[in-house]
Amino acid sequence: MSYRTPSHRAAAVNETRNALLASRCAILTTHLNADGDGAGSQAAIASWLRANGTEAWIINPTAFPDGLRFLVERNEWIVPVGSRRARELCETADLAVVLDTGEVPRIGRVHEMIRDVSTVVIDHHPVGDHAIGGVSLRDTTACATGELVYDVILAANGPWTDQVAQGIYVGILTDTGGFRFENATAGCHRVVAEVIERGVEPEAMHERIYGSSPLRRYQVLRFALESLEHDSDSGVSWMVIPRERYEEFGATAEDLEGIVDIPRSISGTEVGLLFRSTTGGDVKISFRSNGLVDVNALARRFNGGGHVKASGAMVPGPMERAMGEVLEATRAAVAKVRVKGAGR
Ligand SMILES: [Mn+2]
Repeated sequence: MSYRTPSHRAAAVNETRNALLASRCAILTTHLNADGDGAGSQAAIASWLRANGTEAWIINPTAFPDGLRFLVERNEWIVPVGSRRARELCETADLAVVLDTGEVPRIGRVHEMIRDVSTVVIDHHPVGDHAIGGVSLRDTTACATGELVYDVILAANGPWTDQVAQGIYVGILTDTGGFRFENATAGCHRVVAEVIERGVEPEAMHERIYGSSPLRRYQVLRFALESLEHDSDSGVSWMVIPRERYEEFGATAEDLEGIVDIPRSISGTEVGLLFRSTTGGDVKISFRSNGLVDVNALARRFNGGGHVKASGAMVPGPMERAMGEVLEATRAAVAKVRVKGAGR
């Protein structure tokens, strides 16, 4: 069996393809602190649009991750959000493509810049309260935004550049936790097989994504591990990283990717949390669930969101207060589903 775009999304795929192909100059953006899926989808769409003769520019609300720059065919296509060039491009663009989120607050200051531009959203997150309008290809059954990007480029019959194939591969690789999560379905693996046939070298991609960590990641991790707590009664585990610690080593949000999987992976854990204080004094929380608790709903109570098993939120400091509130809500959320489960 080869991959076929699921029929329930075919109409949205075609509409999205048409909107993209009609553009002469497009701005591509994604959520704050772009991950492999956001950045990979941007890299793929940029390469494909450029191969079709459309100008495509990447303008993100936060800096494009250094470790993912290799995905973008030309470095000049990435334009810093605060630059005059970014403002000028947003004025001349005829299309804004929002990838891997569909929520206004998640694209930060870029929202203001693309306000008057027609918009296409390509995303696999649940729709929240601040949905971005325009043409929309949203499907929570897609394993990654990269899968939806594959659908669009398939519907256009390519062209398949190396960067198209690699961007899609890295999006799926990272959003499935290296093909481990529930979303790593047969369909997802079919897309992956097809991008490998179109030139992706899996070992090289894994090396770039998982085998090239800067030392500072582990220097911060050493301190984070000392804060590791596991509450066996409530099934909640967590770690804390104070701002001073990662600033000391020059670590960025990008360097801390995936660290929350450590508390989540402790036996007896339903929800793993990572608390990190930020420069502004707020506390960033990453939530990871082993499936029982909907951490998207949990994070939304703190004005955040994401997926059922992986989400994030930002709450006001100080750390002690933020931890107290979030841990209490998390324990209650676990207790609630456990009671429900016991009653079955
Ligand atoms: Mn994603």
